[in-house]
Amino acid sequence: MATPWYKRVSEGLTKSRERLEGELNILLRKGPDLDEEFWEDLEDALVGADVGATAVTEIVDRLRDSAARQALPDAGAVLDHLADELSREFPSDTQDPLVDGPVVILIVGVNGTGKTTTVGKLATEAARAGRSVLLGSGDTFRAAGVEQLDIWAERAGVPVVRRKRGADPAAVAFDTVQLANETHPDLTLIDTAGRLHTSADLMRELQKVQRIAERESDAPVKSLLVMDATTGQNGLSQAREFHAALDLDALVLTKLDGTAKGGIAVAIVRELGVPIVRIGVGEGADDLKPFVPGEFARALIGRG
Ligand SMILES: Nc1nc2c(ncn2[C@@H]2O[C@H](COP(=O)(O)OP(=O)(O)OP(=O)(O)O)[C@@H](O)[C@H]2O)c(=O)[nH]1
Ligand SMILES: [Mg+2]
Repeated sequence: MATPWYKRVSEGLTKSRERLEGELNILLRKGPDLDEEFWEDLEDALVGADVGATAVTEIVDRLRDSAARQALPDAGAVLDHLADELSREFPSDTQDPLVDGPVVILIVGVNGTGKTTTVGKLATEAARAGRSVLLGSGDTFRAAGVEQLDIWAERAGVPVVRRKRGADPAAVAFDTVQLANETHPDLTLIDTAGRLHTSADLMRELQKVQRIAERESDAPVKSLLVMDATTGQNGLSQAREFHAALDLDALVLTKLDGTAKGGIAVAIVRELGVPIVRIGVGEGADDLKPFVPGEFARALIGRG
């Protein structure tokens, strides 16, 4: 049961779990009865973890239903079912665009969500698995962004395509895709500068990057949003705008180690219908993990 994966994710979710587990334990201490107060308190606990109001209502309705139908004896039995109900919120049959190569992936998101770090971690993961990787340094805005990507690339032993600071990121995408067409890497990742979802100009710039990449690439081009879990419900509106602009294929939820509101994962997948493919639980190369719904739900509530 305690695989290294589960252990690390579980550690990463400590803040979320301590909070939820604490509230669920209070619920249990109030007594085993499945009265109205129990269901309301359960709803409150889940909303407090940022699971999102509509999802919470449906999850708790399903739990009430199975409590009646399967004659669940008490609060403890209901909570044992909670992880299953939470994990049902995530699609179980999603393809992982990061492993079905060759593929070009555009990495997007607002400022500081962890895009460059995630590109570095993904490059490390793929290179270790013996896959060929190419990086495109599409953050031409910040000099430090290019250096940061270079450091990850060097460590992972993978090449980077770059242009000088201030260059058009679409030109970097062009160069990167051209090289990918020639060298056929399994995985091509194009980093982009952080931008506010409310900036129409910058969102258009991103659409241009996507258009050029799609036009030039022999391999399919996907877009992946890196979202900072600590931004909670605010992150949701960002995600909506990015999805509207780019038709996202995948999400990476970072900094789950820094929030007590890991339930945002449920809210976001429900809202966008875009699968989470990795989660970030720390700053190191090994702190990017596959997203496994059932295990995630268990690590989140500490039961099951
Ligand atoms: N704790 C924690 N920190 C993370 C995680 N992912 C990234 N970070 C940190 O978040 C900070 C910002 O990461 P970057 O990768 O530079 O973010 P970015 O989205 O590329 O930033 P911009 O390019 O400026 O928009 C860095 O200090 C990272 O180490 C994570 O999963 N957990
Ligand atoms: Mg960056």
